[in-house]
Formats: sequence, C-alpha cells, structure tokens
Amino acid sequence: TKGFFQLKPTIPPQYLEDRALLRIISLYLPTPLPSTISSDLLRFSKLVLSKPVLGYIADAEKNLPYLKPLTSFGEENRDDPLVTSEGWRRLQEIGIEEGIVALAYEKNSNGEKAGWNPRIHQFVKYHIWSGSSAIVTCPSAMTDGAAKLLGKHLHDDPETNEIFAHARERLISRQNGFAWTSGQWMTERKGGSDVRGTETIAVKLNDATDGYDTNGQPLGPWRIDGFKWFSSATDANMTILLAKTGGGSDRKDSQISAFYAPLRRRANGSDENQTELNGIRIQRLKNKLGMRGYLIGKEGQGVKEISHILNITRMQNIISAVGAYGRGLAISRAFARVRSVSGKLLSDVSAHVRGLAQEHVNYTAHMHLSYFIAALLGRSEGFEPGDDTSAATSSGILPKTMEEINALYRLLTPIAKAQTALSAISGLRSCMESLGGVGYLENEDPDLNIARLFRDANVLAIWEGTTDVMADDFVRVVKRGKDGMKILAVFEGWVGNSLRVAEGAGLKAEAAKLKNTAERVLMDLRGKEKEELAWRGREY
Ligand code: MFK
Ligand code: FAD
Repeated sequence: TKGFFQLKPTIPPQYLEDRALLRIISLYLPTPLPSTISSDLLRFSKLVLSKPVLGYIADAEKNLPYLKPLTSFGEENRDDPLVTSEGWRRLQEIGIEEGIVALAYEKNSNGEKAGWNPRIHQFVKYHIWSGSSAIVTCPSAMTDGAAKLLGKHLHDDPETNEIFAHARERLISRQNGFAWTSGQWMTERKGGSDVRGTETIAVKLNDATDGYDTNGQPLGPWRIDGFKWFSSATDANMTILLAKTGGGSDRKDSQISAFYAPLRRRANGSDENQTELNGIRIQRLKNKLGMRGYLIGKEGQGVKEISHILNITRMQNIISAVGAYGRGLAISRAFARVRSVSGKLLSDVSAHVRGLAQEHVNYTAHMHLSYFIAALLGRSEGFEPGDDTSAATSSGILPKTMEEINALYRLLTPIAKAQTALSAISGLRSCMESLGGVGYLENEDPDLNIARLFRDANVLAIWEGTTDVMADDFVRVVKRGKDGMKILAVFEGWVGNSLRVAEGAGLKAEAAKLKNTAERVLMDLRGKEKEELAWRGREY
C-alpha cells in the first residue's frame, strides 16, 4: 500500500464535454434546445456513469447467461430455461424506461408533432447510453426494427392487424412489465451473409384451433420448424424470423418469407406473468424451433420485409460504434488529465495530444456522417422540415425530396455501417494504448474499462452484415437497373454538394483530394459491371 498510486481519472458527463455530440445537437435539434431535452440529457449522462449502473455492467459481465434445461427433479424446464443476470435485466429495464426505442415513435404515433427530428433525439440519447449499456442495445435495436416492420403491416389482414398492433404497442412502450423486446432470426448454419440457403420451413396448418395456447391466446396459424444458429436476444418476448414456405427448403419453388412469432406463450394457469416457451428448445443457447407464428406481408418477400429491420438495426449499429468510440475518447481525455510521464501531464505531451487529436478528428467525421444518416431516417419516417428550426434544416444540407432522402438513406447506411464499425474498432484500440498497460486490463472500474468497449466493438463489424457484405450491398444498390442509376445520381449530387461546402469552408486542398477519389469511384460505378466492382466495394 506504499508508494505511488495513480489518481483515478474522472469522466465528466458526456453531455457537458463531448464536443462532437454537442455540435450534432446544435446542428440537428432546435436552438435553444428545449429545456426538457437538455435536462434529460444531462441527467442521463450522469446516470450512465453512476454507481448503480456501473454495478449492473459489472454484474452482466461477470454473471453470463446460462441454461437450466432441467428442473431440480429432472423434468424438462418448460417455463424458461434461460437464466440471465440481474445486471443485464436492470440495464434492459433502464433502456426501456429511458425510451431508447420509444423516443423514435411516441410523438409521431400520437399524431403529435415533436418539433424536432425524433430519430436525432433518440440517437443522441442512445449515443450516451451506448458505452454503459453492456450491449442491451442489441435487443433494443432489434426491437426498434421489429416495431418499424410491424408498423408497416397494421392494415394488411384482419387476422393479423390486431396481433401486430398489440405487439408493436409493447415494443415501443416505456413501461417495464408491459414492454417487449424482439429478436431477429435470420442466420442459419448454412450461412448468415447469404440467407438463401435457409433450412427452416413454415407450413400453414388447416386446423385453426392449433394456433392457440392453453389460455386461448393466439400463437399463429403457421408451424415453423428448423434450427437457428444465432439468436442474440433469446430472452426476448417475440422474434421476427425467416423461413421457407412453398413446400420445403430443397424445392425450387420454395421461397423465403418473414414471420412474427411470440417466443413465450401464457402457461396454463391464471397468472398473467407465467409463461413458457412457444415450442422452442434452446440448445447451447442455440435455438431449435417447432414454434407457431404469423406470416408478415406476402410469401416469398421475406428478405425484402426483413430489410426494414436491417435498415434500422444497421443504423443502431452505426450509433453503437460512434457511441463506444466517444466513450473511449472520454476515458483517454480523462486519463491524460491525471497521468504524468517524465514530470509532465499527458495532456501537455505534444506527441500524445497529437495522437488523441487525430482520433478526435476521425470520431467527429464519423459522427457527422452518422447523424446525417439519422436525420435522413427521421425525415423518411415523416418528420417534416417545416416542423423544426434546426441549423441543419435552415442550412439546406439535407436533401429536400423524399426520393433523394430515401435514396441516400439506402446507399449511405451500408457504407456507414461498415465504416463506423472499422473506425470504432481501430479508434478504441488507440484509446486502449493511450492508457498504457491499464488500457489492456479488464479493470475493475467499468467506467474506465476500454478493453470491454474494444472487445464489444469487434462484433459491430460482423453482425448485421460484414464489411464485404455491406460493400456488396452498396454495389447491388447502384447496379439495380434504372433505380440504381437514379440512386447513383442522387449520390453524385450529394457528393458534389459536400465538396462545395468543404471548399466554401476554406478546405480547398482536402476538397480537391476528395474530388479526385469521388470522380474515380463514380466513374467506376457508372462504367464497370457489377462483378468487376464487387471485389472493389470495400475500397469504396
Ligand atoms: C448494438 C447494435 C445493434 C445491432 C443489433 C444486432 C443484433 C445481431 C443481429 C444480426 O446479426 S441479425 C442477422 C443480420 N444478417 C444480415 O445482415 C445479413 C447480411 N446479408 C445481406 O444483407 C444480404 O445482402 C441479403 C441477405 C439481404 C441478401 O439476400 P438476397 O436474397 O440475395 O437479397 P437481394 O436479392 O439482394 O434482395 C431481395 C430484395 O430485398 C430486393 O428487393 P426486390 O425484390 O424488390 O428487388 C432488395 O432490393 C431488397 N433488399 C435487400 N436488402 C435491402 C433491401 N431493401 C432495402 N434495404 C436493404 N438493406
Ligand atoms: P459467412 O456469411 O459465412 O461469412 C464468412 C466470410 O465470408 C466473411 O468474412 C464475409 O465477409 C465473407 N462473405 C460472405 N459473403 C460475401 C460476399 N458476398 N462477398 C464477399 N465476402 C463475403 N444472426 C441472426 O440472425 N440473429 C441474431 O440475433 C444474431 N446475433 C449474433 C450475435 C453475435 C455475437 C454474432 C457474432 C453473430 C450474430 N448473428 C445473428 C449472425 C451474424 O449476422 C452473422 O454471423 C453474419 O451475418 C455473418 O454470417 P456468417 O457467420 O454465416 O458468415
């Protein structure tokens, strides 16, 4: 206990000191910021670094989920064999209460105008949450995507309208106990990037009475059998999944369709909260089905349907990446303020500051790309520019027509998903190094644990589509007939506009460099065949 001990760095609330985040707020939310939002963001910035929340993270990290397939008497545990930690559950509850999903929906769904872009509001809060969430943001991302998808099918079919509306109401709720989370089951053993090899089969049953649980609750007329290889939120209340319809996975005429399935059904009893799994067996936390569900949309349109989720979860992935990066930099800054080398604080060592400055530039650039896309998402969901007074709207940096907004959102999401994930991983690695040996330790202070942020960031480049799959997606979009050419024209317009803004801001050399790259990429995209481009997608 004698000798030197390093003073512990203190991370200030992010709302007070993350300049990139503050710039995003001043650009995309009204000025002055409504006091309800600013006081909420300040309170939340303190909450995420508070002792109880840090304790939940530590608990969730230490007590990993496990399966209890049998009861103490050797019978199959039909209630719920999955056991999660208290910390994980509390973090999920905090996310729900704080509206990490709900914020995107609550104003618009009441027909009440928010006066600001709800997606920006949601993602600013999500950003602050990201570094303390122990990745409960994964189920919340899928929940958001599922709410969006079900919201598109509320008036399709009298058999499902009420069921989808009921599920959606729970997905966007802030009320713990009532609120639901959702999974997203696409990946199977044959492949996750390419889901065409899906082996899970859905068959419509003739006997409607089969589709109810013992309490008369509907479970769905489709019986779904198969094996899902990954399921991130196995504790979720429902899932959206892909399965083949039309006679079997090997038949040529079978096609991929999307399904909604409750994961838990009410058990035979009066207790409203007592549930059992909906015909699912969890193997090694891998799911074997035999469940019941409802078709979403038309048969054969499964990939197209589930892409509504992908375009939300990828956006959430983007904010997770920049959120974790932002937290890592906050830790690096805090450390530099208290750690001395050769008699100087690190914050006064020019080489160290230069390294951090480079990371901050990179972080800021990715923040701007990310929130630009978040703004597009809000606009594509019906937020009108006339509804707000933000600097972004008055400066005209956002496109005006719905066609441009949708096209840019479609094209920029995969690019940013791949790019922010890779940047956050490499940036967090630098942040680790900036703390020296302490950075590498899975240390006991969850607020300073950059190693955890780095470890968790690595999955951001894999799930929701790997880097090359995002590159492939980008190429597919621009090479898809007439629509692709239109999207490319919008992209070209946006690049041109961005270059003009850069030149106007005096960044002439940078703009010239970017222009060269942009011209080459655009020429390739116009002139080359899809096959020629696919392998170069990563470069773009
Ligand atoms: C903490 C942050 C959180 C995030 C949560 C993470 C939890 C983890 C969850 C997962 O990892 S879930 C699994 C995620 N899996 C993937 O992301 C799969 C990656 N692979 C792809 O994205 C492939 O490109 C794809 C499976 C979509 C390819 O399948 P296909 O059958 O070859 O698709 P195709 O033919 O390109 O598209 C079929 C239709 O869907 C087309 O419409 P049309 O029929 O009208 O032509 C496409 O335009 C449309 N489509 C595909 N992707 C789309 C899309 N439409 C809009 N947006 C998209 N992204
Ligand atoms: P593969 O598709 O076999 O990919 C292997 C390699 O091939 C990769 O490097 C990839 O980039 C490359 N590749 C594939 N296609 C192409 C192409 N067209 N061009 C160039 N290169 C290509 N999935 C779910 O459905 N639900 C979940 O809840 C879920 N949770 C997950 C949680 C975790 C922690 C992880 C790690 C994964 C999860 N996944 C989930 C699965 C995830 O989405 C897949 O792992 C991912 O999409 C990649 O699929 P794959 O593992 O089959 O790899």
